[in-house]
Amino acid sequence: MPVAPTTPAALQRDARLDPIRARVERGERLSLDDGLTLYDTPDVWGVLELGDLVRRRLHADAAYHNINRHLNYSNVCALSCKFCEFYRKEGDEGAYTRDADYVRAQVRAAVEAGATEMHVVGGLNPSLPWDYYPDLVRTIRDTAREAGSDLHVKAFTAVEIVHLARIARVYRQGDRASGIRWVLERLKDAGLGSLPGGGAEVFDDRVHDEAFKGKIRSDVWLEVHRTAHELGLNTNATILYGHIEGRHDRLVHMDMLRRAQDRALARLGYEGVRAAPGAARSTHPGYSGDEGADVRVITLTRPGTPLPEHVAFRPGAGPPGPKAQCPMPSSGYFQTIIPLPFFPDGSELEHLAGPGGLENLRTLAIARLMLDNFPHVKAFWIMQTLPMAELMLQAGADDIDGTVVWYDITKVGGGGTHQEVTVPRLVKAIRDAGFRPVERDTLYRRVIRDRNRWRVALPC
Ligand code: V47
Repeated sequence: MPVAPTTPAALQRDARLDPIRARVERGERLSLDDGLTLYDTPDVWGVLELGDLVRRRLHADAAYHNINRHLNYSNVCALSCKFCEFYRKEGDEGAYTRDADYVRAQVRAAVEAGATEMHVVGGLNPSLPWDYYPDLVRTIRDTAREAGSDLHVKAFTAVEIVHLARIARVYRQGDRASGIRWVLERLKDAGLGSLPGGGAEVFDDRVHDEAFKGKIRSDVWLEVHRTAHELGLNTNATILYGHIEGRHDRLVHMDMLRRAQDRALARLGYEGVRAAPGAARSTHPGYSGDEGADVRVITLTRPGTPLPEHVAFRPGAGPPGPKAQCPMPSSGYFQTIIPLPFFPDGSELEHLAGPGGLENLRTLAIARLMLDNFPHVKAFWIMQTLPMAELMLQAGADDIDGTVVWYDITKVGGGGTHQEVTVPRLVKAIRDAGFRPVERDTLYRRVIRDRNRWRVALPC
């Protein structure tokens, strides 16, 4: 539980933050015990300040946004996750599955508005055949090209990828990896550009079995993302918090993600340092992330370390070098962590309160601090509101996502599915928070725009 302040916030200085600050300044990895201190301290503003220190080191005064569209191809889902208000069963009122004509109309509208990205996710619809999915990706890419533009397709959470492997009959318990690879290769051939971060929820088996049983567990979620990285696809990650999990569960989730990113960045040539014994140490029983002396820790927060999108990598060559290849292709790592606060409305867990504003800011800052090898932290304004996103930009976030337009997963405050914000409002929110707005594409390359015509600036 949060510790209630007994003096004004500015006077809540906590000496326990001093050694953590020193480690953050040196760009060293924080332990799980550090994470627990960051959650436990009454000096919440001190925690936010540390989050801001890291985001400024990585991105200076830049804050990113994009012009995007969300497309939910079907809300019919075989699962019934307790936190979810999105899913319907076949035949339910409001159940839908989009056909190619609907998709084409959405793509034309997106191109007309100058969008650079289509974010595509849906339920695990038991009636759709495998072919529907590569066809969907191809339809989006082809229609955008016919309309004279390019549209990055960021599509399908890890849970959907496993569902596709099952319906394509390539998923075998003894050899999950080859089925996952089979699906991703075909989707990539159809034009898939990256994977969104959804479906991770919280990597804890107890929470999994209680709140989203039937969904894939953490090992499979991570396997899908690893395979995507190996195929050169970038991906994102989420953490859904503030329901039945505890703060320690969140920290374990973050630790598992940063370890997966260590491996992805090592494949790209980052060297890192040997893990200090007990790097994942926690006074809380039940988790030891230690994997032996050979593990290398790769942080991007060490002063002078280049961001993955700002360097080009010679295939197979050692450390990141300058301007080896430009433009850099999407090359297989986690780009962004998106902390998602649980919204109870309309879900089976409606009796829960959901996290408060300070808890949201604190969790965001802690995600920035713990996930030292994730280049970006996103404040997803739809779930947080734009005013809250401004605060999040000052607490560690460097990205507020995009114009969105239609979003069906959560309808915050009883609102509908039309959830749109204009570019001038995104830009104003970023400026009001004291940052410099930068329009990016999905791979965090700067977008140069003339109304709805755009191209990307090379990052090198
Ligand atoms: O996976 C579902 C979450 C996620 C609720 O990759 C809920 O750029 C809160 O992943 N309260 C989907 N959260 C959203 C998502 C996402 C969003 C924006 C950008 C990106 C990206 C990814 O929404 C689901 C689930 O974890 N969710 N129900 C709820 N009641």
